[in-house]
Amino acid sequence: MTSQDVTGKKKADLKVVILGAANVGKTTLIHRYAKGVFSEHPNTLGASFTLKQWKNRNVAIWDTAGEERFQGLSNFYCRQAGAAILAYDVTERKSFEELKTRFTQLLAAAEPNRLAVVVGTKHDLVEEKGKAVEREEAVLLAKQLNPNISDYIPIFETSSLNGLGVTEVFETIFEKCLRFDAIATHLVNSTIDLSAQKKAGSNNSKNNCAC
Ligand SMILES: Nc1nc2c(ncn2[C@@H]2O[C@H](COP(=O)(O)OP(=O)(O)OP(=O)(O)O)[C@@H](O)[C@H]2O)c(=O)[nH]1
Ligand SMILES: [Mg+2]
Repeated sequence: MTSQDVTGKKKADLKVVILGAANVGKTTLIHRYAKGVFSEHPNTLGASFTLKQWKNRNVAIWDTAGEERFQGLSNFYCRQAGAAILAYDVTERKSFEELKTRFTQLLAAAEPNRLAVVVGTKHDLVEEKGKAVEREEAVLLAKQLNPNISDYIPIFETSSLNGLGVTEVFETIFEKCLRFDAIATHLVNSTIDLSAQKKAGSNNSKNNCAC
């Protein structure tokens, strides 16, 4: 699925990393997009990646652990990221506060021109539990994190249960980061050594791939 350079390193054209507190639904979101189904997953330990091909381009989607003890690793997995998904649970205020206090700072390790997409998960639970974070607050955060973007606001509300907004999150990232004129700024220094990053973290699955 990935191509290789002369040194045998696997190449990805874009690295996307997902960040956010434990249990906001990061792994479920990636799985819903990659497999089209809603299913249960154990809490992520360290990180794992899913490889996705989009219009002949290779994308590595890195899932990270939300638990605080893995924060250092998450920082490591942000390196060379051309895009980051910052996920919070729309029904859990604390998860949005944690996004601002713990996770936005990790973006410093990503590419200078990285896209930061703010994603409010579990929208299907709003009717039952109520909404704890207004869309306008997420819009404000997305604007703060992407001061150079003026033509759209990278924010989505999603449900991995019913599929709301899931495809849009990923397709928007790919469209914005991999479109022809964005290649120069978002292309990940031409080579991401997936094997080296794989060695650095642990994972629930035996091949470090979430798929
Ligand atoms: N109702 C509903 N539940 C969801 C949704 N997304 C995730 N969940 C549930 O939320 C729980 C946590 O989901 P995970 O995807 O494991 O959360 P995570 O952010 O990866 O957590 P860590 O790996 O610990 O950082 C699971 O029980 C999921 O089934 C959603 O869109 N709707
Ligand atoms: Mg997880």
